[in-house]
Amino acid sequence: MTEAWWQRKDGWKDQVAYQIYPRSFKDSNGDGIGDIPGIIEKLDYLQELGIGIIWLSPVFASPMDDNGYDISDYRDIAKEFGTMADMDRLIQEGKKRGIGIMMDLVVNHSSDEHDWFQASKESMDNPYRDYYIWREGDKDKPLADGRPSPPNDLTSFFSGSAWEWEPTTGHYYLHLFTKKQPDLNWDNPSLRHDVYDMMNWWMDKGICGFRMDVIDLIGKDVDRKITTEGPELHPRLQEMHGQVFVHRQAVTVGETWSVTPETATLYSGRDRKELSMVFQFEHVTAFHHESLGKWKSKPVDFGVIKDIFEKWQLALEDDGWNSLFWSNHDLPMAVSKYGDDISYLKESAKMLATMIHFMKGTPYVYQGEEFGMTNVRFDNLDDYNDVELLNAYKDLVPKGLISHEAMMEGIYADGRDNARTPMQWDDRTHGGFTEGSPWIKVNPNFSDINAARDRADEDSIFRYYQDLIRLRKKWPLVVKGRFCRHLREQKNLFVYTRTLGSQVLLVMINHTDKTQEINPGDFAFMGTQTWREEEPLICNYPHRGDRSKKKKWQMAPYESIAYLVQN
Ligand code: ISL
Ligand code: CA
Repeated sequence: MTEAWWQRKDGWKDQVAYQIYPRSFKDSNGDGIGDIPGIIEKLDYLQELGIGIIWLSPVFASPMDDNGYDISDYRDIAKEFGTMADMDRLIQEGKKRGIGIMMDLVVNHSSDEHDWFQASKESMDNPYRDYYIWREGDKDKPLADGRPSPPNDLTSFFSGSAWEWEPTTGHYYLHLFTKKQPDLNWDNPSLRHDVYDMMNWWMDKGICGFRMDVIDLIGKDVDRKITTEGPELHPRLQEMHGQVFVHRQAVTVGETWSVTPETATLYSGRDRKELSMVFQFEHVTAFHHESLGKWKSKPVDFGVIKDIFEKWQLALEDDGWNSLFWSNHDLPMAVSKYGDDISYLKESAKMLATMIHFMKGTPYVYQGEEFGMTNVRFDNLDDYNDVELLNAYKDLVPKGLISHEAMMEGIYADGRDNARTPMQWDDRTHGGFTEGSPWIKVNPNFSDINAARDRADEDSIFRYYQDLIRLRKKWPLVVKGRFCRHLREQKNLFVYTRTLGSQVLLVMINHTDKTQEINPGDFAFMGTQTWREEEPLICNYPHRGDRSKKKKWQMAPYESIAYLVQN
């Protein structure tokens, strides 16, 4: 077989990634749960889209307290997702189509059902004791029942204390997520060694790399209450690189909620020997409420988003690498959060794609985004499944910190299940996701919004994504060009260029639902450079060749257009 792109140095740089949340992608056997054979069925679809990387959310053995982000065996596949033979087949079938599988590495914590934890909690002198983070409670401040209180006031990202009392040895263990997700002790060299071993084992199977879950937490110093970007973080990432990646080609991306433009190059700088790139979330957290976070988000403001994008583009201009995304399995669907999923579904979905796909970095498409899947509104809390959302509700609403109604609005806007309703493949029952009954309800809009229906249209969103991906492969300036933002004073437009040698890519985006005007003078930044007005590289409205930079222009609602300027 010919060499895969991930066997070449920096082969990942012109690839586009696609995230699959396996539980919700395609069910092959009617049990209502998406699975690996289901993914294999859809590989041709993904190849047609043009993507080169599948970021596969966890498929490992797991009691599924957090849908697989709680792993009980890193070298086994969850029964509901299939077998290791299925996984090997996915890797091979992917490779045939030029698609590499990027596994989700969840090693800040494991499941409490992992053998390591089962042994660890057994006794103080068990060899696995130090695989987790145990502390004696505070005896000076006993709780009502006489137990010591937790060692400190660290809280879990999923509500409540981050410490759980374990009766066998009478100590507390740390869990920054649910109590079924005990944090692994990265201070322990044996744990680190076992993790690297497991990573090598997966790399040897032929995967292209890893997406690393909350990796900015592995350098933590709990006693000083430092969790993100702790003192040991970068030494550990370098150690991991040395133990796993140094003699291989791989693509790695860290999930780093705490990264800043200043620290991004520490992870992804070319000489750092850490990661290929990081996910930064500033365009997400910018709209979080001071105390209630995503449950009471502020309205999206593109003025803010554009400044953030520009800042990150410039910060990683010469070194480091950006990831470009709107959605993932923890976030709302792009078109609902940032576009208009009622009146301009197609136009705004394409606008959002244009905005990020032409910037410098690696674009990530979240499943369903490529045909405009939207957020969901279930009336009943029981129809939701996500542990974060349910815990937050139980924590905040009874305390009166937020009303039931406001919390439901928060869930509708930003709850994680928005991204986890099943893929809407066609207009059959359950959107063609399953022949059985799905583990979570399908979005009732599936007969209008589904892959088959979108693709039947000549101006489908799918085709537009295909074009964006094709253009990235065709024109090296999409990968390498220097980014520059223009027309900042036009608060309803996002205009930028990418420049490589004598080529310039001009990207013009109207991110509003109103027509915007561009005057000839606005193009002063292009100097004498001119372009063939009749031939935009791509546009989300029918042919717009009736324009010239010498005349006044109208940019239609959510219109996005790009030109290639060659001198
Ligand atoms: O979505 C979030 C922020 O609003 C957090 O809930 C999320 O937990 C955080 O982004 C970390 O995410 C990762 O680790 C979690 C897992 O639940 C998420 O699905 C995963 O992406 C714990 O493994
Ligand atoms: Ca299944």
